Amino acid sequence: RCGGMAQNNENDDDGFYMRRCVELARKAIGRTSPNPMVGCVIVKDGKIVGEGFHPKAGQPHGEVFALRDAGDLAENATAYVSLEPCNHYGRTPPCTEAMIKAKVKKVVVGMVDPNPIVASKGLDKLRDAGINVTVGVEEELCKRLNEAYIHQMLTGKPFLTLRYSLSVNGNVLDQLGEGVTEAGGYYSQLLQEHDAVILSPTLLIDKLSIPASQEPGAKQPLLITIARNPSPLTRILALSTEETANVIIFTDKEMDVGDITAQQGIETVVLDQINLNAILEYCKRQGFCSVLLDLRGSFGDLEELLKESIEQNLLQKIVMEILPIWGGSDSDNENLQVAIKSLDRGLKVKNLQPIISDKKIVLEGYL
Ligand code: AOF
Ligand code: ZN
Repeated sequence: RCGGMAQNNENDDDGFYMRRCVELARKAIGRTSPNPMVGCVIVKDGKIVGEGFHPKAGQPHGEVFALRDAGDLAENATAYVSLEPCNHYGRTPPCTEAMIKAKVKKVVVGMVDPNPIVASKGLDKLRDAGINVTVGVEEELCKRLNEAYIHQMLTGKPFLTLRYSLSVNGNVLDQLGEGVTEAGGYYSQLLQEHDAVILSPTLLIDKLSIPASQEPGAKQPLLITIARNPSPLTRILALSTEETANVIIFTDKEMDVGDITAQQGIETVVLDQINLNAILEYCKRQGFCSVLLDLRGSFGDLEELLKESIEQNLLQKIVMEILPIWGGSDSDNENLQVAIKSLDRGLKVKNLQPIISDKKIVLEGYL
């Protein structure tokens, strides 16, 4: 960045520092639920003197790390935060107090915190203390960063994303395409972002690639599947979590699974009725903000979940991947294909965004 710009264009600078906040916040991607991802930078005389982000629920907030990093330099500095600083005692003390104590002069905020116990009270508190407050810098970016958290706060339900892939000749595919485990690859990034992924039991049993990122220390997604009879259940229980990450199996019958479950990070949950609402309700109680429904493998329950998601308006986002493959015409995915095609609700997909590479075209859109 050109340092000479600092005095000339304050708004550009605000945008620059806020984008840095978002970049910092994303370091904790997929790890903060039920909390949001938050990044903070402290700027003094046109220089960043402190940076921080919220690593995990229960740990200090982004502002606290940034203020610690800045030390005495925070006095009379400007703090940039991607989310309104909190003003309540939760698992951690209020960030507004930390800001006031550190004597920052100005606070620039990306977006108001939709959490009803915060909801502009943090901004009021800062203003009452004589701090200059600006809100709404790079607001769209900040909202997108925490779309799942915001949805969960406003509706009480996890943010649900549907993912599937198509061949160029329009068939539903099981494949994920090339380079899926590459660090930063699209699919592994999706897995990093989500608190849980719902998929067919076959994918688990055949270890049909639930590839986490190859990035060192990458988060393993929590996998959710459904088993209505003992056969898939026992086969899943026989897997070791070294191979599969943590698994939750929903089942509607009490089945004796012995001690094996606790040891292996594979948990069985008995539901009165297995349906999407019940699964999302469970996810919410676990503090999950985001759930990915991954359509791969012909599996009756998956088709049911898909139907429910559309018919009961439980879906927020669609991710469609087009792979450079002419094929997929075998009967493997016929039921899934029929289910996708027959669900005609005349829905509009908004804010369509293409991501194009030579390995695939991804379309993201919102309902
Ligand atoms: C911030 N900075 O980095 C985060 C905030 O239980 P606690 O103390 O962690 O509080 C959780 C709530 O605080 C969460 O629901 C959200 O409203 C806010 N999160 N606020 O100023 C942060 N993570
Ligand atoms: Zn806070």
